[in-house]
Amino acid sequence: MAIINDYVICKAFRVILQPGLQWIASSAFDGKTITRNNRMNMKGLYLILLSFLFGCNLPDMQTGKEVSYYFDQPAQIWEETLPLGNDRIGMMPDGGIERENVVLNEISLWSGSKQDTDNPYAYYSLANIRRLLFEGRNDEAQDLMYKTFVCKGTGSNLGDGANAPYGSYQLFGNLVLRYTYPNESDSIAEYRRRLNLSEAIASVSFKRGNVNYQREMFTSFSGDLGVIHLVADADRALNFSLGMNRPEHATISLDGKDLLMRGQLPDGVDTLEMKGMRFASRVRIVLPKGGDLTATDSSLSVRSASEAIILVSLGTDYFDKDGVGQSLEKYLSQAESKDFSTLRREHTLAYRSLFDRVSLDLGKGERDHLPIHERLAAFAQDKNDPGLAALYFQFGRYLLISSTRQGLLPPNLQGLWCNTIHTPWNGDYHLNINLQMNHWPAEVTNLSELHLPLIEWTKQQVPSGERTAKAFYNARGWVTHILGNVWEFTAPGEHPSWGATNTSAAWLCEHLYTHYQYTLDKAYLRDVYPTMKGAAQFFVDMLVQDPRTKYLVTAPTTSPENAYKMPNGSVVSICAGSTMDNQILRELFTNTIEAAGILGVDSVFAAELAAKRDRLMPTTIGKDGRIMEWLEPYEEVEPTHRHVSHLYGLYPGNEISIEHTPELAEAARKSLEVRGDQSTGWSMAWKINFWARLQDGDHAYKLLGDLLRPCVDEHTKEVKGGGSYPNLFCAHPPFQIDGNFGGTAGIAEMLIQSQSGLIEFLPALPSAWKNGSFSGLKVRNGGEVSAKWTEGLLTEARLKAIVPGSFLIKLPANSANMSLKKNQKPVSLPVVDGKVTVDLLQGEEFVLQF
Ligand code: FUC
Repeated sequence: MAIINDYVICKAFRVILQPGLQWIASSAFDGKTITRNNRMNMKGLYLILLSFLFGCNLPDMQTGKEVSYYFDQPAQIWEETLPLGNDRIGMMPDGGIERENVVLNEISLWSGSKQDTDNPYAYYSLANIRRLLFEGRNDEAQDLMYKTFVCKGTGSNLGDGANAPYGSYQLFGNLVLRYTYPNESDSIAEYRRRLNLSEAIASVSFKRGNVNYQREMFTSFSGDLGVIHLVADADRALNFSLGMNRPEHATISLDGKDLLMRGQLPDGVDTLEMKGMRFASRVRIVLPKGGDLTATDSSLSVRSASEAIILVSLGTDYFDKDGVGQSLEKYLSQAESKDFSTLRREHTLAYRSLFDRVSLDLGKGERDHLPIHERLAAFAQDKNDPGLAALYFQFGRYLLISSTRQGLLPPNLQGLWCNTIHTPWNGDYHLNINLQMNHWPAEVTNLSELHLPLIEWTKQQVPSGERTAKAFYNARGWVTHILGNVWEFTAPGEHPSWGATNTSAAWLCEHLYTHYQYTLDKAYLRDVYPTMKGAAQFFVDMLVQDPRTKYLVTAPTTSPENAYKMPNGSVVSICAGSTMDNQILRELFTNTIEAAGILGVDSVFAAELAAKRDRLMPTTIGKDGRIMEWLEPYEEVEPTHRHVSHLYGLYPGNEISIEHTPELAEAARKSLEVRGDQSTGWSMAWKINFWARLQDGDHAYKLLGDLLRPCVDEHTKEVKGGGSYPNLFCAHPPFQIDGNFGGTAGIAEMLIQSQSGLIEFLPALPSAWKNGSFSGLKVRNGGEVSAKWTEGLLTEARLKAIVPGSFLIKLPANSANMSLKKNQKPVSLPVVDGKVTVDLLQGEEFVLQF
């Protein structure tokens, strides 16, 4: 009810204020008609009104709905807590009534340190490994490789790198709040624990006796610190103590009124002293309406208050040596000078500048009001809840906005959130799908700038990748394998069955070029071109002719992380060439050639790439009608393996399509059918995208249902199989965020596609999403698109040019009586082959109605 009231009030204000606001904005920022001083005042007025409009607890601008989910009880496991993040700082409160635990994270908190991991002897065995592969003695090649062609040192320490040089992304610590109540025997009523995605705020509210308690928490996008606001609606009814802890390597102390936690992690080399990354946190409590604040050496206590603001500042010295010193104090004092509503408003305003760019309405269901765990359970039985997919989609955008920011790091295997020292797989940057999948929604869901931390991270790997290229392959350019961390690890992993993948840099370069395709920003392309060129150059040197087939192949390599049976019965992973490698390399070479052409450079190199590209084995259909995963018709050991690497060319690549390569598309469909649907979380997310590209909306939706399958037993809390945790985190299991991002991208892929230069609205609409609309999605070549549909048929499509250019649009089947408008004026355009082309200047809009 409160939401509706807020909404109605704010909507009314909008209607009244918006026209005035527009006038003020044009005067303030255009400023031809007024003096400089007046313009400054106008600017101030504009910003105040704007922040008021955004600041009033307002739901989604386009749909009028608050995007949120809730629980009706405190969390019992971490995967029921609510993830908050401002890209750098993460908090996950469990909403406990007597004791509340808030897990703290910081995106750069890694143990380990920079090392030389290039094995100087590896290269000497390369020729022998290749010879054995070309003689068909793959098992022997693999044995030799296991002994010689691995990184120096312990690599990822088999996924337990916390105390090894490789390091691990780790829990920052816990903030523990212990609440006491005027009358402990009073019962609890009306408990709600909500994550509001529209505002990036977690809240808890309940009634104990006659007192209403309200908690709000956020990780501020404007102030770069954590904010917790506690309110009781009766005098002196708010009493609590606050402490901090961490399982190891931290000390707690008091500094004036602030509680401090300081520590240093192992660098993985010195086992006795901690010589790695430093970290620190400073917590301050403000009591705006009075109360008693006292402190011990390790805790702060508040008695007889009715309102408290807890400010949580934390940092590491990874980016900034001062990150553990003065900066912490600076964030606190800046925040302390503002009241809570200002802190909240500024935070929401900053967050919404990203979140509000896209709306998605897939229709109302009867389950919108259910607690999220009940909603997931109901969905597992009956898929008639279209709003759940829209929520999941926006949750993915929320997670991306919350876990990465320009100038910081890309989201790791768990985004920003972990609750242990030994994070699964070190919470690192796995590069044979996972880190890339984290960024699949970035462009299409209008969060293009959130692609940049990955792109910067990729560029940072180049010097180390060049050393690795030289040491292992005696090649120019740069290479990286499956493992990535914050210490520029680029060598092969310690176990070649998974560690030998060497097309990761090439795959990362697909992201570099995709960002260009969406933005057409030439200055950006000039900046990333050397990184693409270096990745391509590596393969110019590393590709070798297979004497049997005469094709150029990557060798040694794998098809991640699958194995096959040799005729002699041996189970082997290592091979010469794999379909995925070929698809990625064709794409890398094509993109690099295209980029060189756009920039007018390197024509000789481009010709060399084109010649090499022609000598790669094309994607081939095997006797069984499926796409061959390896270059030879090996029998796979695990036909339902989670990696579907040989369909890279279907998604995220673009060499297999229904329109241009129908036979390959059919073979891809067969491959998917044999692979099966059920798998780990991210694998199912990938398959949503595959089926969307095959334009089978119902199968994509079926996979979305599998991805949303509740994986935690309600009573025992035991976790079984891939799916979703109660808080919508994706379950590999364990929690891996790639599935969330892959699922979000998959939903977008069902609604809009532009990979072949053709814009197609609703290419894979499932029958479950009969009526709906979206706005603000992005297409390649710099367009922003919106659509509406009724009974499964597109009724309106809009395209706005963010970059001027020519856009090719595929018309739907029901286009016989369409009307076209450009900048609100009717136009008529020729229809060729069921498509129209429209030329738009920047900001111009084209509308198609059916
Ligand atoms: C890839 C996958 C695993 C896991 C790991 C983090 O190597 O094969 O399933 O997701 O990354």
